[in-house]
Amino acid sequence: MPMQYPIWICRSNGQSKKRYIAGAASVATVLVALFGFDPQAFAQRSERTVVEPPRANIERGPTRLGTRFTTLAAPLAPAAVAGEVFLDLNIQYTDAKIYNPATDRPDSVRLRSYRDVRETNPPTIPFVAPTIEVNPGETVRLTLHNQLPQQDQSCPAPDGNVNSPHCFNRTNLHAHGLWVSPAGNSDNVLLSINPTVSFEYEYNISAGHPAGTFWYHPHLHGSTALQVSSGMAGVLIIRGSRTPAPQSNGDIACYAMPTGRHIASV
Ligand SMILES: [Cu+2]
Repeated sequence: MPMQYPIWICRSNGQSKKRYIAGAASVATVLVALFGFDPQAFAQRSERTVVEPPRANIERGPTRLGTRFTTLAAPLAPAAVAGEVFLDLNIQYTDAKIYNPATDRPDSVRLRSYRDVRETNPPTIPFVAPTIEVNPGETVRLTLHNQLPQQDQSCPAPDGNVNSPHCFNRTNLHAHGLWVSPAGNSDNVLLSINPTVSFEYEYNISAGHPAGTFWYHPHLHGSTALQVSSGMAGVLIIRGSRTPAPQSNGDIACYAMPTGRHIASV
């Protein structure tokens, strides 16, 4: 007797009914016929499903008040102040596989990647950078550790032109869309973080910074395109909590409340 497979038929009133059909072939036939769903094709596609990038592990420093009370006799290091957040990203080679639709099989690749120093498990798909989530009013201290090799055949630019692809192991960091200083150790795209160098960026997110989904990526002429196309780009979310008022905009998250209670229409 062929094996019985349970299926649930959904009705428009939200209830479902359990039925049985026989045989694996029948399951596939019914699914394809009813829903255009091909389990085999689905299995192949699911192997290549893009998963959400990992969340960056962020440490939030103690407040200055807390530090003062708890470490009076100790040196005040690290100099954590209220609203400081810390994260560290290595820039390194990542060896993994990427599906090649031309050959229908995975290719082995070695790409340059941002990798969270505090990651406990390697991400399922290690190429796309971790998602960073911070709040208005916080000072983000993001340290890049360039661990790419100093030996670099792509250096210098063959024609001396800064915009020609060259020096692929050099990098820097740009927080795209943030309302922060473009100078010094903030969002300064003129810096070059060379192999073996670690550098701490400081982004002062103002208390009134709009909420939004931004992104970060390298911005050094000559190596930006190659690094970004390798996956060196990540989402940078500023969470907001400003409610809209007659004289000022609010943050989008406050327009549609999770409870379904809308305080304004968008
Ligand atoms: Cu950009």
